[in-house]
Amino acid sequence: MPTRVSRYGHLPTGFRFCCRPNFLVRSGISIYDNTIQATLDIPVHLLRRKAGCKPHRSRACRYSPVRPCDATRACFHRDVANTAEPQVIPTEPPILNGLRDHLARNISPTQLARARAAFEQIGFAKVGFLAPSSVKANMRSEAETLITHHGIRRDLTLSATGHTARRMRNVRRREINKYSTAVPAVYSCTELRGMLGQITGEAVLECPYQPEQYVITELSADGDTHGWHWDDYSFALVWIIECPPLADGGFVQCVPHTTWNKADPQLHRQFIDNPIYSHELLPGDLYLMRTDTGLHRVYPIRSGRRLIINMAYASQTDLNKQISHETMDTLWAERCSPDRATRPLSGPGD
Ligand SMILES: O=C(O)CCC(=O)C(=O)O
Repeated sequence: MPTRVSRYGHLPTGFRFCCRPNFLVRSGISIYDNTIQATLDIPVHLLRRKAGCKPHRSRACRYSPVRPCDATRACFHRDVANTAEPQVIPTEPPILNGLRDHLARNISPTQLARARAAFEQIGFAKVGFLAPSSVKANMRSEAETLITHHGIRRDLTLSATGHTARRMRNVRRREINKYSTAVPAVYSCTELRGMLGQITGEAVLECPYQPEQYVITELSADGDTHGWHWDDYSFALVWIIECPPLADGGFVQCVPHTTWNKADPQLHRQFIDNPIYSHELLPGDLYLMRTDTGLHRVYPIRSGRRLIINMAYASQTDLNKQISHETMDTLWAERCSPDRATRPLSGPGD
């Protein structure tokens, strides 16, 4: 994304100064915002030192660029104007280095083979080995901040999944993308998707329908649950941030190799005709699940708290299918508008 200085004495189009991390940034967006693609190789503190001005500390906020003083601005123009094509350095959130390094060095063929066998057999594999503890800690801290500031309470049932309940708080993809660095970066990490592809045995692709790409979900009240459902896309990678002890619920149940008929989901028929697998989960676990052909739910909690990040991925087949998104659109609506009001929990259908 090369850039040119248009007129001496003016900032180049689309650029302004930012206190943190002291680089000139494009479009006035901090490089901590994942929408930014590159920074110019001009640390602002050097320009300020050259210009003999004090650092601007008044609004040292990552989202609030400050205006430079005239001396700094002039200094900047002198330096940049003399460079026909300023060098553009791609920037990436630091979390990616840790993840990539781990994926390159620490994954054993045995771990992958075990996960692949489980995934093939029951559409579910624990894959906590794919991320180091530093990455998990970073994801946890962003998820906690996001759920605190942007969580929306949902309390509804969805007819397309047999009127099963959604009782939870969520942060949608839109807010995650706006306020998080780690989650969008990890979601799009090519090396991670490559590793997931070795487990699924097929390409794992970014979900083409953006609102479904990632979501944060918190269960915190007695009876909170993500009731039985299938997903529109093939795969989910779920990061368990917090989970109550088994006795209090919050474990995942799956009925693999089933088909979602949105007009008539027949959940009871699925339960009678197929085995239900239940999986205990602990904080720090990650699991990979086949979600388009795996009916699944989170068992209602009766106390404690469960916090997860769910990343949805598509298969090549998904990209060639006509997928309607009304279930997710209802669930992630601006305001929670149920297609049926919730009723008391009543057994395996919830
Ligand atoms: O919370 C979980 O473990 C599963 C989440 C899930 O099924 C979903 O978000 O579709």
